[in-house]
Amino acid sequence: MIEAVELRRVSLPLVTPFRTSFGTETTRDALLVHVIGPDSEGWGECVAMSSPGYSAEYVDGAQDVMRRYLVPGLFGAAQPVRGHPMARAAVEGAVLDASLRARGTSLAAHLGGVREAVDVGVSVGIVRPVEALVDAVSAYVGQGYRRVKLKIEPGWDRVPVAAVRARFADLMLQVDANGAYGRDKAGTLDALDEFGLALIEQPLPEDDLAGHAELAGRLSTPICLDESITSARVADLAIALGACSVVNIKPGRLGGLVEAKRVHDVCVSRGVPAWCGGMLETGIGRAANLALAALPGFTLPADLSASDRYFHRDLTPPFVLADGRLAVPAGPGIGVPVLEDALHELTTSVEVLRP
Ligand code: SMG
Ligand code: MG
Repeated sequence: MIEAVELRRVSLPLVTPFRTSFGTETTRDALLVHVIGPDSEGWGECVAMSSPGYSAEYVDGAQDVMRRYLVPGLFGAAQPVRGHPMARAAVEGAVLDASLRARGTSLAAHLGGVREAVDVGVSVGIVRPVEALVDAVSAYVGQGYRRVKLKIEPGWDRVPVAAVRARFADLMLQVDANGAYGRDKAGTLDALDEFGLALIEQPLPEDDLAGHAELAGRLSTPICLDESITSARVADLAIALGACSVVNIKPGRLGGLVEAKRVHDVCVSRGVPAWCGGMLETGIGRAANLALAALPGFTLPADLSASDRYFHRDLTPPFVLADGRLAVPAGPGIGVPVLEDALHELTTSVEVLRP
């Protein structure tokens, strides 16, 4: 039984602005779902951004669909909801956390995790000039991250990749375009083949599976899909079409941990490597992602970095890098406490919904 659901907005300043092909983030304005029951509570984090740049969802819209449809659904007035995967994922995550905390089971154990720590990388935004980018990468490499991902866009691809590769010959390096290349611009991606990249992530728009298949046939660098992979069915289709040979798995993009695990299972059965993506989560979302990334099919380093890569102050005890890995929380549910002081200081609004 659920007594109340809190929709809590928090605002965490980023330690450094994060620029992608679709915009610049300077603070992480996140929406938390807090499910409160008689003898347990649970937390979920909605990964929608402030504006609909990464995908169609945005945080105010996510809160609206939760308030009108998803939370009333928990209270017994269920209606079908199409789309809104990030909103659904946060609600599903909070309910699951509450029930696992009540049973004393960790999320990692519940999902079938097999490792206690996860190899992690760092995603580096567009930083100009190129010398400043190389310095930023150098600092992260010094901290021990196991691979580096560079954000690219048309006009910012060959030169930054060449500069980072020239400085770090053996670094596991990959790039992410967030769908910024039209088919007319995709020719410039051929120039990246000489840099030994681990993968090129989402070069073309989300719905262009055929274009990705064509590109994958032409390049020797593996193509990885992020935004395009909206369900396990689409993952299976994309792999069958040859549109990707690596998959980025994000629970928020997929509507929750259940579908994320299904995508993982598709990847394992098709022999395709997968890795856990990130959406600049607070410690709450990071904890859940680490539990997911403990599954055996997550064979490549995750976009899950230490708390200090994002925030001066996190909502949970900070996740700390140890030998290029983050520990998978082992406590009940997402396995980490939410720090009351930090939560109160960083909260900007609370909406309480009751049955
Ligand atoms: O959480 O470290 C992180 C960010 C990882 O680059 C990252 N995420 O397309 O994969 C992606 C982006 C989406 C968020 S950009 C604001
Ligand atoms: Mg991506």
